[in-house]
Amino acid sequence: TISIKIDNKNFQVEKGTTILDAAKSVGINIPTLCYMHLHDLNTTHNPTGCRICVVEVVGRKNLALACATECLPGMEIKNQTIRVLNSRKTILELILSDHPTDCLICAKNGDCDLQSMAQQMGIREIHYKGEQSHYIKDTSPAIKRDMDKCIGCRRCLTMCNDVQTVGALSAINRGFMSVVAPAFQMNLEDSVCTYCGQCVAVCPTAALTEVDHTNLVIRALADPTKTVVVQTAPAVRVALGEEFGYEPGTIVTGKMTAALKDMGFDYVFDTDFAADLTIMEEATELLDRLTRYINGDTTVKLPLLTSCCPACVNFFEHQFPEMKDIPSTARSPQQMFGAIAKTYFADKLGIKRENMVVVSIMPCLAKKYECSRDEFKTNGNPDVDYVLSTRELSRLIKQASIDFDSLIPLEFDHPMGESSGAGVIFGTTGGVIEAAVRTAYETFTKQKLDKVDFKQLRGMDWIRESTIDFNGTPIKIGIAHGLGNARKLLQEIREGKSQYHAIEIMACPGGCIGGGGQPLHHGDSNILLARQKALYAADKAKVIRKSHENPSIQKLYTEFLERPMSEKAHQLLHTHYFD
Ligand code: HC0
Ligand code: SF4
Repeated sequence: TISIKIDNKNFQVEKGTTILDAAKSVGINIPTLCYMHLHDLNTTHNPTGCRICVVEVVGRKNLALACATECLPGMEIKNQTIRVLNSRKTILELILSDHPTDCLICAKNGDCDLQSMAQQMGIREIHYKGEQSHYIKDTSPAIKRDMDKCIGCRRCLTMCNDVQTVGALSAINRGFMSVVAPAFQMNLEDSVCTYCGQCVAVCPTAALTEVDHTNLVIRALADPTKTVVVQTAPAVRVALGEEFGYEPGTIVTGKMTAALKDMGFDYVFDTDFAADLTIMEEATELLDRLTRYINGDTTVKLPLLTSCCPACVNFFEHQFPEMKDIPSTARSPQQMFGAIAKTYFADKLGIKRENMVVVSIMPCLAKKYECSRDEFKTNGNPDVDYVLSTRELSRLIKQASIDFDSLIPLEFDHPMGESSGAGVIFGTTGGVIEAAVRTAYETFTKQKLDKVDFKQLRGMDWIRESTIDFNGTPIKIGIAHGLGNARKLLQEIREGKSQYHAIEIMACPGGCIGGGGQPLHHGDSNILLARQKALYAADKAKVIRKSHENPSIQKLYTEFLERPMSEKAHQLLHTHYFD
């Protein structure tokens, strides 16, 4: 370590660190709009672009950029002089001179880094006149681009190109007109974007936001002719609380259910129910492929790839089209839920599908796109109508003036609110495959599992593999999360270097707990770990921990679907993929 002084206080900091990192390590915040360190991804984004982080270094004439200046032994740094504060204000005014001032009606109002910095620095006037850019607003089914609000921090480029390796975005133009866009300035919808939403999660302004379904949901709730059914994804319950001041990893399932009931949803159900259903279909498909393989059928495709992550499906369709026979044909739990709600459950209620509105609460932005796909519609009526992200749900609860803290927890409604622990762990990396193994093992070996915890499949390592003994038959499993890691795993399979029987890939780091629609975690791995731990705790607390033992699922098969992979199951619960 070396000794430095910041604002007349002595500190010991790591040798070789920048002033910005050194200050952070001793609890001093130097403002910046572009720098980002994502601890969980071991990624630092430091384009030295916004120039807000200027500081004085005693003995130097010019101000220094804290993010680009290395600490030297004995260095004296001034972070709070009038010269520093005035320079930062001028730089911020220059950035604002090219930024719209419609904060009152902006999607990021109250949640915008630029707005809070302007507030913190007391900006009341903008003394410079920039060239206002007027880009067309680009709306895809999941993500909205408003490039007039781009401040050129390029955080989204790091996420899309380096972390996710999708390459949907690049920087174009210079000066005031500099923005980030898909190649040839095409719309996001026509690009290779997967809608993973990781760019949205790091955008400091409203240049990239989710497509907001909140008002559509409010309209449906106000319509007396509609029965509004809501499903909540596994990962939402362990993150929503953060928006209301709870510690990361606090399980707020009951309060969330109560809030949804208070807002007028007619039935509050659980995506975990549909996750159990997905396992019934996916495990059956896996065993079918395995048995044929063991019996020498050379046409069978292995590994089976779990198919519930819609951003992964997009990634796959764009980047690995020749491997489109490996994903399971099983639809995602979100879509299975919608298909069953608008048939089986609508029949039980005696209503037409057109009079039922299905809303999903998801940690994910790609789910907004998934529900809009034509395969998941009947005569133009979608199985899932609207998707709210965890962040949108929190905003809706606040809009409804609900005091989250004082809510008395409620249970989900029946029958589509009942789930096993296997359904709960879907929300973390490794959870879907563990849930599948619990069911596939018992079906394949015809023996009861004494221990349902497959710890070898858990953790946060980016790419993991493990062999599970199915009573003498070794089953090799691969797991990857984050699309960059998924690419590595898929490439190994494509090149014949890895022989797996089943693989799970999730687009977002951590799986759904790190989804692009979750409360922002700013790359803090402790937050993701706390959410993950909470899901395993919720699984442990369940009486039933295997999907095939969920009585509501068993009843659904006897009353309606007959058996996994039946004709009806095929029609409602399976899908196909495109080149
Ligand atoms: Fe997930 Fe899902 S687990 S993708 O991460 O499979 O979004 O939470 O709802 O559909 O169940 C997201 C989370 C889901 C689905 C489930 C799966
Ligand atoms: Fe890239 Fe994902 Fe953003 Fe699309 S949503 S531009 S794939 S980071």
